[in-house]
Amino acid sequence: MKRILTVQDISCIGKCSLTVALPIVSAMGIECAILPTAVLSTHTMFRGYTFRDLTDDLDGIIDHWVAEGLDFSAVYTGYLGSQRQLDIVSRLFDLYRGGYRVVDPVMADNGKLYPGFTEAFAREMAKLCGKADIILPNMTEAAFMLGVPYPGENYDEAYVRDMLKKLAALGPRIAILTGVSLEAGKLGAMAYDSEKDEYFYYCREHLPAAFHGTGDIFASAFTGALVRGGDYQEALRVAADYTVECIALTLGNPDHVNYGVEFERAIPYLCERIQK
Ligand code: PXL
Repeated sequence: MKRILTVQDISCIGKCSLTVALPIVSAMGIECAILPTAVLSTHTMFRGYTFRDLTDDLDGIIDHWVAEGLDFSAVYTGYLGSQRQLDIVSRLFDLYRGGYRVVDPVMADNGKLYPGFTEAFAREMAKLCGKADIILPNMTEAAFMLGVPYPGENYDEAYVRDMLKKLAALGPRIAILTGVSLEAGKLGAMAYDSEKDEYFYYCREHLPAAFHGTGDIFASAFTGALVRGGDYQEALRVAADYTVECIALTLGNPDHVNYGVEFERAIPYLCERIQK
């Protein structure tokens, strides 16, 4: 069985980071190993959350895996909170060169950094992206990493292509910008493969809602589909289709919670989708 290692926090309640990566990767028939970077009572959009930093434990955990000779088909990182954690992931990428290295540089959305993140951290995250094979920033994260103004909704396809080339110049083979809308009512992701000098765009209907954790759901399904043997284009389509299904099912339930999507009810859809 293939094994993905994902490095991110545990938000005990929040439907994000490890509480979505574990069930999604597992549902795709892949073992999901975890390196939990911190434990929070909730994600940081709640008020008054508790936070336990696990950075001091991480090197020892990795050393044990190295001693055991364990390997991974992909190392996929999400929310990381400090320079030390970036350095530890950088070490992991050096240790595990055989699989995909996927970085979702989780730190911002809608033009703003999440609580606790700084522009200096974004520049450091950009360096980690340079060591990845594939990166998955949204527009805001890309703007912070490149040190350019957030364009809001004022961009066109030429702007997105230019941004993707600049992201690829950081070092990853493939850069994928999420949350890209090139026509009214549609939302999708555009990828640039720097080896083939090839762009790829996939979009779906733009549902009238924004939920927390959907980026983590997208990245988990993307990495799962990639490791299952799909190319990055098919992985992107699977991830977008599953994310749309999650949001649609959530909007269909008037009693849904406001802090995340009902990705659980869309797992049967995901299992069927990856058989196609
Ligand atoms: O969904 C990304 C994410 C992951 N982990 C924590 C977060 C967030 C987004 O805010 O707060 C702790």
